[in-house]
Amino acid sequence: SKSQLTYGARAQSHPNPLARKLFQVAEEKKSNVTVSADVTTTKELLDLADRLGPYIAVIKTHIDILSDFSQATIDGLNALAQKHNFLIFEDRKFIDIGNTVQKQYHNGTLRISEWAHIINCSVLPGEGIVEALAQTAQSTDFPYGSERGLLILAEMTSKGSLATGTYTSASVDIARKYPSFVLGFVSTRSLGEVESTEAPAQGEDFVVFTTGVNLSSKGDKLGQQYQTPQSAIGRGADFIISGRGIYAAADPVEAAKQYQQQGWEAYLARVGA
Ligand code: 5IU
Repeated sequence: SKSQLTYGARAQSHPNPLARKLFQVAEEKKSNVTVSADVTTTKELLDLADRLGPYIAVIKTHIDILSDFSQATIDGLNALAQKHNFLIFEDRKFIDIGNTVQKQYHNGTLRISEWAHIINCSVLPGEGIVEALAQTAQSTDFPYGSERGLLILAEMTSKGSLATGTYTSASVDIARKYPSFVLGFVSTRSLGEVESTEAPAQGEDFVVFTTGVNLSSKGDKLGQQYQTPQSAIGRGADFIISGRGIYAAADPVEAAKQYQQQGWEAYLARVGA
């Protein structure tokens, strides 16, 4: 696996333009932190994005939980992404037939394809979901720049998750079939070594995003299970995702700096720098 290489080296050699951008941002900002900004108003979202922007590589949204979504939400978020040099990941978890996910991705009130650099999907419906999302991503020029990428939801952090075993290995099989669109996985560990029916391509470099990262809690009352930045990165996370650990902290800016520092130190230890 490529997890022993620096983000800078992976930025240079990665076949996917959005992955190159992602690794460049991480290297430039010395941050592998994705903040999961699960707040429910545009004001809170933009306020968090502006205050935490300097310390994060990616902002992860659940845009459908906002009570007041409008064009101002998208314009504001994109202006802040430019200002602070972070990417936007909409955690929509598409999971339907191809014809439906194309509409959910591109149309509706949310027009996710216009503004989200990164999206994710489950491969429960089969590989057609990836083909459908790839077609939409590649068929349009978007107002805020057109590089788009997909993370396959290969595992989940919640207790009793059924995203294991053959589901997880099918996620790897399908990722290998769509290298120009699939960046990698949302998973709890690197997956390049799991059994797969597809042979790895020369120079394969899946990007791993790991959720459920929290420094002060082991879990919540609804089944969430947490690990630390060190343990996530040790298992192969390239980007650590934290929500409440950061935005619900007494001082979210201080918390973001702390996750940034710990995430970066764990990364440096992994690459032997
Ligand atoms: N999320 C998970 N686990 C997963 C996946 C996504 O927690 O396996 I896929 C999302 C849910 C929430 C964020 O938006 O990541 C975690 O938030 P907290 O750090 O507040 O638990």
